Amino acid sequence: MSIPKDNITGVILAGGQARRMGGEDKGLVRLNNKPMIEYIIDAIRPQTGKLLINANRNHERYAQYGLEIVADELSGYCGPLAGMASALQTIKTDYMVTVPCDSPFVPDDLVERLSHALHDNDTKISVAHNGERIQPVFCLLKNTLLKSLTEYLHSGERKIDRWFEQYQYATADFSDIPETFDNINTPEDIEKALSKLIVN
Ligand SMILES: Nc1nc2c(ncn2[C@@H]2O[C@H](COP(=O)(O)OP(=O)(O)O)[C@@H](O)[C@H]2O)c(=O)[nH]1
Ligand SMILES: [Mg+2]
Repeated sequence: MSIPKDNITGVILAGGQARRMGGEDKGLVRLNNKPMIEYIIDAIRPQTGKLLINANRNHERYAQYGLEIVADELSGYCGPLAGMASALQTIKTDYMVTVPCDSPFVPDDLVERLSHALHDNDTKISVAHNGERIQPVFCLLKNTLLKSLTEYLHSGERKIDRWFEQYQYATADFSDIPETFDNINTPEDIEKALSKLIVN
């Protein structure tokens, strides 16, 4: 059993400062002449009922994708949990799945694996695992976690792993495709990803 996709909103986390990318908005940085966020949209759209973009800049440029755009409610670039909290506040579905904007190799069964893990373990959170460690920005969350997450952030906490640890969370195994988590943080990473895109 898994969760019906219509009950899951996909949230693309594009709200960071991208300091290692020279401050260029990473979702809009081009990889093989295509903005990085388009790789994520294309991969995740068939896996969820609805999609939204979490971004703190360039809303007019992100608007071209026709998706709802949500900014962090907490100012000051507090990290991905701030984006998750704002998204959780917005969604109409019982679940949301998050994916970062800088990981162009999203597999077509990402949501299915997370959804099975959550369902089989009867948890409110499932997190991707690459065989060595969790990859916390790839996660599936129940919407009832909003209150807890808001309180956590208001108490000054920012660390995503620590928030997960307050719960029993399930892990979804991606050790067979660890390249899922190859993400592009620097201009050099673009070159590496390009060579992978061309090889595949
Ligand atoms: N909403 C929001 N997202 C953030 C913030 N900082 C980072 N992110 C997102 O979190 C993800 C991971 O950030 P990144 O800087 O690539 O971290 P790393 O690859 O784990 O070192 C990216 O999708 C960022 O857009 C923030 O302050 N707010
Ligand atoms: Mg990254």
